[in-house]
Amino acid sequence: MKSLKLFMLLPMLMLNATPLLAHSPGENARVYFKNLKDGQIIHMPYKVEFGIEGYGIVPAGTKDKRRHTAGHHHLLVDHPGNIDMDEPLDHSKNCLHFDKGETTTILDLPPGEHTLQLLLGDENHEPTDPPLMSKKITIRVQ
Ligand SMILES: [Cu+2]
Repeated sequence: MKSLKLFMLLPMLMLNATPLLAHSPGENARVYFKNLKDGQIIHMPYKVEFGIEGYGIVPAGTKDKRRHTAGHHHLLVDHPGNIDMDEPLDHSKNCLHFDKGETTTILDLPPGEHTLQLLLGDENHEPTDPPLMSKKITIRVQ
């Protein structure tokens, strides 16, 4: 009888359990551009600031426990969008890594329209699960 009760209880316990998994930002976590918005017209060079809430920033390669609740920024610039969320992000002119935990960078893009998006990566440069990604914005450089 006792084991039967436990058997019935287990699925309920599992449904109620919403553990914070390693490398899993909570619902309220987000990354965003602090000083850029969609459609903004800017002049180069421009110092852009990366914001993060509900999750932390640590350098790439961090081995200690902080890696479960923090990552580092990546800036996607005119990225074609073919990102495999299960693989490390590439290093390219379309995907800039901020391995030291930087939260600002100086943009120097040619005139015209550009898309920008932030994507947080873990110690191995893989997106978290779920991915912590900003809105993709389009800016116009004059
Ligand atoms: Cu990276």
